[in-house]
Amino acid sequence: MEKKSCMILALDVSDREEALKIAEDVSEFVDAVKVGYPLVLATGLGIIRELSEFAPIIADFKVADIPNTNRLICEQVFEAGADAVIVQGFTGRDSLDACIEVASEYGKDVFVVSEMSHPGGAEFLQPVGETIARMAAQAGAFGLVAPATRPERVKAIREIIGDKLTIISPGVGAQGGKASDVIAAGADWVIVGRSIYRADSPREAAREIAAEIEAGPNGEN
Ligand code: NUP
Repeated sequence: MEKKSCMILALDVSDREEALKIAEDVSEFVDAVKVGYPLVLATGLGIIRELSEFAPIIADFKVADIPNTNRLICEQVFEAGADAVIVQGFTGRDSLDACIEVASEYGKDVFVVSEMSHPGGAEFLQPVGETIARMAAQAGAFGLVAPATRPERVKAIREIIGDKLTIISPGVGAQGGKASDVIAAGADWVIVGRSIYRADSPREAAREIAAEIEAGPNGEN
């Protein structure tokens, strides 16, 4: 995944044509497209290969099962053409290892959720977020998912993992986070969904957020 705009589109629409149109329209301003349950359940796994024409695809299935089931899920995800998969870390090292093993067989990447961006993410996950981040680094994950709604947490996690892992960060716009703040805190990419796909012009919305990232937190860059 090449770092240009530092932005990933979360494409949580449920219509195939709309998904393809938005992906094409914004492809100039995003480095990857994240697809998850809403789009895949509505249109089928084949949407991954269709979208991969426009950008690398991150499959956000938050895989959270026993090692064998995780392996079977990841095989399907990579066979479908995804470039990376998002998995949960709270299921433990053996479950994560299974995902990383499959990813390396396919030459693909694993992102591990260390802490979620919504208010409830502070209830159970946040207290173990740093432990999960350390485990992900030791296991050889490619990156972490950390909350754009709490840039101070992104900073803390970046300090723990150093430059070893990439950080992708959801929670910009609709959930209250500001893209340039999160990049300044140490995220490599922000993930943006509703602020783009619900805009009158997704292309203009993506262009504006990309410009805001480029300008930096105080508009100084
Ligand atoms: O902690 C997380 N928070 C989060 O919002 C982990 C995620 N994977 N996400 C996903 O990021 C969420 O499921 C959605 O696809 C996207 C954020 O979308 P939006 O709030 O920008 O619309």
